[in-house]
Amino acid sequence: MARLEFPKGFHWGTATASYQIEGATREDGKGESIWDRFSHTPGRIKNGWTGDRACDSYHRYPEDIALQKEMGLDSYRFSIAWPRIQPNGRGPANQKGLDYYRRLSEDLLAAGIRPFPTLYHWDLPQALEDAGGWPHRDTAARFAEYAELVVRALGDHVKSWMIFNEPNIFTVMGYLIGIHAPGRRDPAAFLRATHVVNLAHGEAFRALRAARSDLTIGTAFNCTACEPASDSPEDAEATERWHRFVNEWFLRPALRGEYPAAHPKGLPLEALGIRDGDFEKMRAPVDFVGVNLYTRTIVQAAPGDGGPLSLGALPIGPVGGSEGPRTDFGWEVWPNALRDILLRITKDYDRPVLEVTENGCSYGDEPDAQGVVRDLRRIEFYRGYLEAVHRAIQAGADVRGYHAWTLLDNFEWAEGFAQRFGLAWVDFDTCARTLKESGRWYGQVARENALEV
Ligand code: IFM
Repeated sequence: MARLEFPKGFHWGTATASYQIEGATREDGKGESIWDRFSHTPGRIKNGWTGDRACDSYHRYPEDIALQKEMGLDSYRFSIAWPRIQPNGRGPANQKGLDYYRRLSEDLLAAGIRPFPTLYHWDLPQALEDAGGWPHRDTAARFAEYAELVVRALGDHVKSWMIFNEPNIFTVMGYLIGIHAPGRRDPAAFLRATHVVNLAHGEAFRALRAARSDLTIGTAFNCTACEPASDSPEDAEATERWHRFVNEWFLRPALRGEYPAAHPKGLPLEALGIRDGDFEKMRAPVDFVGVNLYTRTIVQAAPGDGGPLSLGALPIGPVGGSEGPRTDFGWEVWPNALRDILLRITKDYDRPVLEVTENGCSYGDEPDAQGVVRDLRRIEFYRGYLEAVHRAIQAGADVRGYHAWTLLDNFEWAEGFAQRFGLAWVDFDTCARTLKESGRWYGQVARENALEV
């Protein structure tokens, strides 16, 4: 047994998202989001589930804070639902929406926990989607206005912020593949959406800085460690292009004001809708890079000439490779992926401050006759990935915190309630929460700031 100590002041936390836990979708003046509309559209979500109630955290957030206290955590990543603040995505703030997040963040601070909100974790006001959504350039300006409203109201006591959660995922799933809200399958709209999101990121970043100079600002990027399917030079090149597309399409515009060279035939300027001055507008020299990572991706070269928009690269098979064990969601457990991506970003971007903003696993273990959830596979998952974080730190990565996805079993998007990622079990009939064995174990790691391997 070895004991791995983490740096002094390292943050230990959990991450959640508004639509996945809050419920109360029509309360206190909240407007409709694209996820309200999508989940109420027949055939979109497994079993016709919706987030109408989810974990009822809008009312039960004191229980959520109590769970975090019980575990001894000191950072809570949650997200702000844009339609609670601006029901139609524009105009003055809905005071009741702001009040909810003020209560939540003040109670967190009183419990010794850093409030660590994300401004956008996918619940776009439906009115803005009706006006064109993320492919529509005006949405960037709307988003910057919303971001400013929120930090002007809460930035007196909430000092650390994330702008977006997983821009690659919400543009790919929402506009290209269509299995997430708003459910569009339109490659042209998808490409434009990625550019508008990059513009929105830059504009929101500047709006936050201008509103308050003392904030720490980042974004949570979805990441994966890309590995070639074979030793061939073609697969190696394809793997690099896939890395640029998944890991850098939003990171590089923010930190360097340019797009990564992901397309073999060059940047599709016109398809992206790029105008003069846009590269400067995308720049957002964030204070930290948030890394969300679950597994690796095996990549091979795509056959044939896929046209000007093609990446010439294809990820193989299910999520991850085929050597490691799989979670109940089918994702490969591959801890080295987290070490690799933390070190790659460290090397390529001059050692930025990093936070692991999401990492976790879905296992369906249920309470036994004593009411105990003995989710030992989840403990082994976290042990492996936390060891990988520790190795990255030893090798030079400046990682300041780790957030387990997630505090509570919750609404897992198109899967509804079928995937349980929580450190706490939720009975979706009563919304009662029970800390799982993994939650107890994670709490001990956090309190000791050290991991036994
Ligand atoms: O539940 C999601 C979360 O909203 C974004 N990152 C991945 C998680 C698991 O799929």
